[in-house]
Amino acid sequence: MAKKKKQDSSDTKKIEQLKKDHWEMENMTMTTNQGLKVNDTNNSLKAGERGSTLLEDFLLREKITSFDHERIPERIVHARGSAAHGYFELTKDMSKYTKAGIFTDTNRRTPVFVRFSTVAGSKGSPDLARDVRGFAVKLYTEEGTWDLVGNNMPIFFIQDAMKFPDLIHSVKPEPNNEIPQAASAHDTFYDFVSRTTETLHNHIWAMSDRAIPRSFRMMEGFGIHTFRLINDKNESHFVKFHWKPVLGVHSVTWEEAVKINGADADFHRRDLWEAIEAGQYPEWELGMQIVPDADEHKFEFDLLDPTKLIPEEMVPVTIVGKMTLNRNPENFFAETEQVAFLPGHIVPGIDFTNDPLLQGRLFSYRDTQLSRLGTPNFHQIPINSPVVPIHNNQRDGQMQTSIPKGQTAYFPNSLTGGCPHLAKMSEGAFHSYEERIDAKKIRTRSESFSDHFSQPALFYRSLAAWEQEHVAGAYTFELGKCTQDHIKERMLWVIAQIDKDLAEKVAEGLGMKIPKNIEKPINQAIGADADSKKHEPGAKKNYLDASPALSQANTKFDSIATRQVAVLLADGFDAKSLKAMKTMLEKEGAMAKLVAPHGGTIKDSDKNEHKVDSAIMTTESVLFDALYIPDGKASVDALLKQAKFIKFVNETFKHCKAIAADGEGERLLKSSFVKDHMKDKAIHVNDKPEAFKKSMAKHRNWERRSVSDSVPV
Ligand code: HDE
Repeated sequence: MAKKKKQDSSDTKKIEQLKKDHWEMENMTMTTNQGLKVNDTNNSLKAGERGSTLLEDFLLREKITSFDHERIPERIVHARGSAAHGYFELTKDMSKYTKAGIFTDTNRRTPVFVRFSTVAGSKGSPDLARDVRGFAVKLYTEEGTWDLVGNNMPIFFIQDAMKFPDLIHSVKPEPNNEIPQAASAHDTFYDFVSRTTETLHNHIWAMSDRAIPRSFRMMEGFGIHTFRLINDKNESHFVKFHWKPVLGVHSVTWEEAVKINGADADFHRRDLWEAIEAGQYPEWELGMQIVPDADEHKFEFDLLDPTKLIPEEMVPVTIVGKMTLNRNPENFFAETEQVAFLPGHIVPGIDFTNDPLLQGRLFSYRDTQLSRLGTPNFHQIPINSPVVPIHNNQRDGQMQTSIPKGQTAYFPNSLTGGCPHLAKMSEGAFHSYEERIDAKKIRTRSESFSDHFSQPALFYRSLAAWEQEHVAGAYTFELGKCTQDHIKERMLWVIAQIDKDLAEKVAEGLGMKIPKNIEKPINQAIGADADSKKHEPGAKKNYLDASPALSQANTKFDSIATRQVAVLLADGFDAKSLKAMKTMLEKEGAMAKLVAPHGGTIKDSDKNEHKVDSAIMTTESVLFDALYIPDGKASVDALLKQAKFIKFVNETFKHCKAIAADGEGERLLKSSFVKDHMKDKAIHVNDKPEAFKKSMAKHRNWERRSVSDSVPV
């Protein structure tokens, strides 16, 4: 690809376009939607001062009508989300595999809009639900918009789009009482999962720490399906897309998740917003796993089966570029709520495979947008419009916001000189990959999709001991919330097919036994009349002992950038010790947040005033990554007077986080549960800030987990 000067004209274009409708309020007079100047928006028009309101009041009617229609249907899944703008830059020319401009031009900066979401909860549900996270990326490329609509887990629950409504109906609140909100821990979900064993792989990921991320900025993203890359010789390679967070993959514990939901239901949303406002732009590397077409059948699983991943140890991930999110939306509704992702938004050089889930999605998303946004013209909403001009003969429909010109709206025509004319391949036209198909029309599923147990088992085997314990805890919690014994028993049998020890741990927690025989789950490959034996889930295989890339124990632990440290202090704290700690944290890009007995300001030992970030009554330890207590007798005396400071220390310890204290600060530790664990390697008393930094960078000291359960909070 010829080098051209680095530019980001499409980025500027997109911003300009988004601002086109931006309402500048400064120094402006209030008007109606017709531009009429308004001098009272507080009182309706009445028949006398104490009289009834008049129907004539067009100002009232306009204001109220607009309000009455403020909501559009929330997304049926992924309703709860938040988003940010940014850009993608290619670092490795991939023209050997694809002709897509975004993957061949290393001088381009492609604008993106990324929406992260949970799946099951409603729009107002809390951020820390145990759930899969959506990771939807809209790339405004110079060849048209490409949507990579993925999740934070590399596989999906089901293999065929036909099962999607069943899956979602089972996990959503139960239809009779609409309980529970944003939670999979209930009978209908496990009734479905235990009878649909193709769900098990995604399900065990959902039981792992991946389902309770510390931050959107610390999640991986996956395109899930196998796609195709097409080069300029029309050659095809299979590809899987991976987003790898620069900050590594980190999670919170389930107990923290539950508490965070109460303390700050917007925890992830706020975290993303604040990081961008602070200039700490979230970044992900984009990776590709590429498989030559000739190797399609070389694996022990089917590349078209979306419940299977390709272990990175079998096909490495090639890093090709980086995405940076550097701008928050200006208006949540206009951008985050109205953004419409469609897996069918594709560009030349990328194409679909016959993954039956992907094929179904190609229908579903356009259909959803029609009902949510109400018109086929949803691409005219600024956040959805491409950065390249649109020319076609689709003219009318609700909310046509431009004024199409000319006499013709059909093709072919002579009246407008045949325009818009068709694009040639040499002009960058999209051309579907000419895959050879010679098949019967048949309603079934390939036998090659029938292995339901091998990859969940591989995932579990690949986890560190503490991660496995979290999985066992999650299954026990979730099944413990189910009320029907026959569903729990069936699930125990199913888990035993993945791993006997895991099932035994869960059974113990439930006070139940793993049943020896159950009516076998059937592979969903067949209809009611077919021979069910033929399609029972296949036998478990072991083609790889472990895939270290699947464990969060092998993620990055080299930075404390963007981590939040609670500093517990009161009037009279030692100015020097806070300064030394703050200097280290700021240098590393972490943030010290002052938590004091009251809001407003506090005075240090030199009588200088400091702004308090949170009064102790308004915050909780679960909202922070680590804890520091500076020196200062008066300060520590004041902290000891409020039991919540002790609770704060205990909880930080319980959740295996790093703790540092200087001088008198040690007294607070010694008044807490920590007193018997002062030798713990992530407890730093009068230590160098550098040592504290190292413990923080490890995210948690999981060795401490053996005593965690005895902490009285
Ligand atoms: Fe979606 N999905 N999905 N999904 N999905 C939607 O589209 C659907 C699937 C994903 O932030 C809906 O605009 C079907 C896989 C994300 O706006 C809906 C099937 C993956 C988002 C829909 C799937 C996803 C959605 C609801 C099975 C990971 C949120 C609102 C064939 C690769 C995008 C909307 C955003 C949203 C249907 C399976 C990811 C109903 C039928 C697999 C990240 O159309």
